[in-house]
Amino acid sequence: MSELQPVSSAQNIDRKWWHRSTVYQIYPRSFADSNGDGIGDVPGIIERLDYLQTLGIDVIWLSPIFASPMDDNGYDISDYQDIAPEFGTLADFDRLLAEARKRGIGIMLDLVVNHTSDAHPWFVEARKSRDNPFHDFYVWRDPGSNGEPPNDLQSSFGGSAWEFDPHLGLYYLHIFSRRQPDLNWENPAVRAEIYKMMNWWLDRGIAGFRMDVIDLIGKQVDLGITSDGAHLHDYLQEMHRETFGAREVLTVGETWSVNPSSALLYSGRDRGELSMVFQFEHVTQRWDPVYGKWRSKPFDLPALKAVFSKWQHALADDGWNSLFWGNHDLPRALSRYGDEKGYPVQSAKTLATVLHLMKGTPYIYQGEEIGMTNVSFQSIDQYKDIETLNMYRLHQQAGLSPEDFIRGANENGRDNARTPMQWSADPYGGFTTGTPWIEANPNFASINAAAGLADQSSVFHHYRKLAALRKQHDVIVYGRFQLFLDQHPDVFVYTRTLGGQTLLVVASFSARPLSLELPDELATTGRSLIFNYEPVERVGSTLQLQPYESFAILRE
Ligand code: ISL
Ligand code: CA
Repeated sequence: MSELQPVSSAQNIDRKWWHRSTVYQIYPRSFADSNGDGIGDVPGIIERLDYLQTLGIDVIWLSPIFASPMDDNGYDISDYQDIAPEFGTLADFDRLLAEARKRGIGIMLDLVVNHTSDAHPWFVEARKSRDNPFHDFYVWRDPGSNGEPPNDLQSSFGGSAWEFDPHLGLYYLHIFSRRQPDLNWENPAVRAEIYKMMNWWLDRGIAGFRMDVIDLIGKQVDLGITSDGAHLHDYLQEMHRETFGAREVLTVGETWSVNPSSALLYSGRDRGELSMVFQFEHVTQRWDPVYGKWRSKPFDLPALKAVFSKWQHALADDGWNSLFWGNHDLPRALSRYGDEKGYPVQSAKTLATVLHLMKGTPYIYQGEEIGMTNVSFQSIDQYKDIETLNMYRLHQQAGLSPEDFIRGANENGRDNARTPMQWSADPYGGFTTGTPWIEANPNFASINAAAGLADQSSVFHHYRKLAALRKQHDVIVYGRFQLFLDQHPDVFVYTRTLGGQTLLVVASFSARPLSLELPDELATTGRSLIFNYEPVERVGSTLQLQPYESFAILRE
């Protein structure tokens, strides 16, 4: 985490350390296995901290490492204050914190408090009897008159969101798997327990929290409302007051339902809620209205630019954007938005450039920085993700062929992001000396971190430069965003301006060379900050761009 330096041209900006930071997400199960059991672990992460320091990131967002039956790979927590044995121990975690801090890196934990595991002692108690003190920690409802679920709320993993408990004769709510019962946030005792737990981690010295599906905690089930419930923002303000409010930490909410005006409620500077939220509009704009991500729409650059531009303007003066292409739930950025076959290196760099030079805090998902790609699994047995496996069963019942389902899953399924991190050309990409819990992508022989580190012109070094530039140039952090050529089908062009500085970003998303007519006002000379072909230092009104060429030049 870097020190903040006052800059005369932007003195009135309310600066936060995380404005200048680059965050790196680790999915621990798939990152680095230190003991050969095929599962990534905390000691494995510690061994790779030097790599992350070289990359130049400031914060690690660690997907859940807590005690868990692993029904949803740790997003089903049975003890918030202990580490899953396959990931390590609390002592390992404290060592991770200390070793990361030595390298200037903070650790942000994944706060999964919309639900727990059904193995959490609260739920074990809650289902013992209706008058158990923990019963009201969860959301219970009577069956309908014919024994059916209370309403037709659906689980995000398929099927009803209600599970019948025969012992109590009641249904409980689970918006995710039946092993992830939803907590009852209307109960003040639940909130108090969660705040206590959060403070326990904050006192240990963590850098913040990523908050899992936090837009759901205000749910009003009897009205069929899950996201954006009436008390959502009251709960977040209370959480802020009771936990991290007085500390300089990074908090980011996962909010699939957010829109530009609610983003200001979450992240407005005087709201006392979160630092920023993840919005997913660039992701969902390619989902089918009926079949969602299992049937996706083709890439549409003008539509993508419109979404980014809208969010850049919405949070230009208040609130803060988070910038990401991928995470552990999403397909690989290069496969989704770039050209993994024709121009893997050039297009991966272009994706990085256009994302990291917008206003907001950029997030790198593990492996993105070396150009990792989607899987090409052939059989359903190769998948491990509960969502994919559940959806396969449901789609089979609905008559979809296995081949069609697998095509959709290879394009958009969550396991694309969960294959082992590719460290080297060694077996399984050097992820493990044993057998990995999920198959490695066979392209590890050429796409791996060792190769990236060794080659100064690699995708890895491009990401490293972007993280470094963010530290050097206020215009990248705070400059005003302006999109140009919004309807152009193949190029993404924008400027950032701050004080007397203008940063011009030009990126081709075409696999063919193209000639580009730029508006006269963009004709400029300047210092080339980053590029993926030869540096450009002068821009006239006509530009020749190579396939997936991109650059940024700074005029001072
Ligand atoms: O991935 C999804 C859509 O592509 C959703 O199915 C996903 O569950 C949703 O994004 C919420 O995600 C978060 O909460 C889930 C967990 O499975 C995800 O890994 C997590 O990121 C439940 O805790
Ligand atoms: Ca291990």
